[in-house]
Amino acid sequence: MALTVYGGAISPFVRKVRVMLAEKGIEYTLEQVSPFNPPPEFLAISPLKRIPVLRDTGRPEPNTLPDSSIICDYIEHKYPSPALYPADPFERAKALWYEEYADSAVAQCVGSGLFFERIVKKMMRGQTDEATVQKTLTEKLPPILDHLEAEIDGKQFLAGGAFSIADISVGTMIVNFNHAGEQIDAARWPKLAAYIGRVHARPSFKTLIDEESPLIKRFRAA
Ligand SMILES: N[C@@H](CCC(=O)N[C@@H](CS)C(=O)NCC(=O)O)C(=O)O
Repeated sequence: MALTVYGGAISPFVRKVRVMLAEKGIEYTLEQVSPFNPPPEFLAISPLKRIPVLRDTGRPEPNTLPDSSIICDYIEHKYPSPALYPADPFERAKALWYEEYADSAVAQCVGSGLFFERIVKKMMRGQTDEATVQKTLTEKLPPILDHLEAEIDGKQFLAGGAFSIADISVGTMIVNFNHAGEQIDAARWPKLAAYIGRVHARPSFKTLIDEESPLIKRFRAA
């Protein structure tokens, strides 16, 4: 297998790359690496000490790329079909904006404010900071969900009229929101809840969600 993804399955950024590969039907190996305790050789291929990193052994060394956005862009160009970036220049740019919004604002809120507190800290035998969780749920998250509700509006997908990197990027962050024990309130955000249901029902997402859930449930119950 030419491609190896380095990282932990529960990382939203690692999942983003895995969903992309699954949508394109590309086989790869997942090599588990924790960003909190990485082996020394990992630091050589991930200068920011972050997961994921992709290795393409079909190329001469050095053959690694860090960062989910860079990796997804590489995969799209190397395996163009099915296209996961809109062809129209404006819609493509919109899709990249949604990717950026998910990777920054949504990740900061759902990742650091919720998933890290409720799940990762338990994995590291730490204590959840309930004040941080409550502030995230009541103050920080609602404006983000309001924004996404308005953006999805009556559309099936966020950009370009087809499933794209925009939906992968937002969808993967919401998997971590769900893993942390939360659901999007369909009474308050009906369009977003239905959209996320559609995205997470795709085999690319569903396979990974089903694979990750038993481990997550163990820590949520702990
Ligand atoms: N911009 C990066 C973000 C990746 C990222 O933050 N990964 C987290 C895990 S979810 C990580 O490795 N954190 C360890 C650290 O920042 O030291 C990407 O898109 O790949």
